[in-house]
Amino acid sequence: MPPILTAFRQSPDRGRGLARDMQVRWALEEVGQPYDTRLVTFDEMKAPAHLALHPFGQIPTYEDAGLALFESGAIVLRIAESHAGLLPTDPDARSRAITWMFAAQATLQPPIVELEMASLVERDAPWFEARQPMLEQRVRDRLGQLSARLGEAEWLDGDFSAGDLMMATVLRRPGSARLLDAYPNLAAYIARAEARPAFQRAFADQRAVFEAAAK
Ligand code: GTB
Repeated sequence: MPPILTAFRQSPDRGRGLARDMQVRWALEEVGQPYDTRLVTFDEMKAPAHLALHPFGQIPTYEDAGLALFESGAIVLRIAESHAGLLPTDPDARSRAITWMFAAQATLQPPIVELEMASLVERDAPWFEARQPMLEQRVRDRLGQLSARLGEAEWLDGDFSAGDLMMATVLRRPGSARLLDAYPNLAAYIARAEARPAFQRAFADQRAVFEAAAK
């Protein structure tokens, strides 16, 4: 039986590939692992059957044989560890690639999400305008540091890895995407990642879900 991934039945991102099933789809495509998708509504995500898989009632979840996982980073790591193609075989290089996965989620993503959330939920708050420069500067600081490290390299550490997959995923978020003009090497890095055939297939598959729901 192929692994089963859960995704939104009607994604609020309107098919832009921003929900976190996208990185799992992309990883599965990179390693050539077929999978099935179980689409869930918001109500189904909060019902006992889904909560047994995901304690926080979210997507994505991933079921493979007897194993059930949640957290997109952990799922991508599992896929990368159990298939060739997303992690180097050399142990030190492998640890460095995994470090970039953590850096994407633990260091880059928080300020980017905070900036996005402020625009979504605090726009009418009296402090909204005053906080924006500080929130934007936090994102710029991280983008500048990442840009300096990447330099003119194609990927973060040698060949494309799960670290690049997770980093490009975070950089595609609207909170960073609109600040990327100042970092042409990061914009080119994302474009290279998005041009990968595996990304294109994953994007088309999640887009098809949105289009089917919109009919
Ligand atoms: N840390 C977890 C992981 O990486 O797997 C976070 C999972 C998560 O945030 N899941 C979201 C979810 O299930 C969907 S991806 N939310 C429903 C809920 O909590 O009730 C986050 C997301 C949602 C919407 C957009 N969008 O509209 O653009 C983008 C990203």
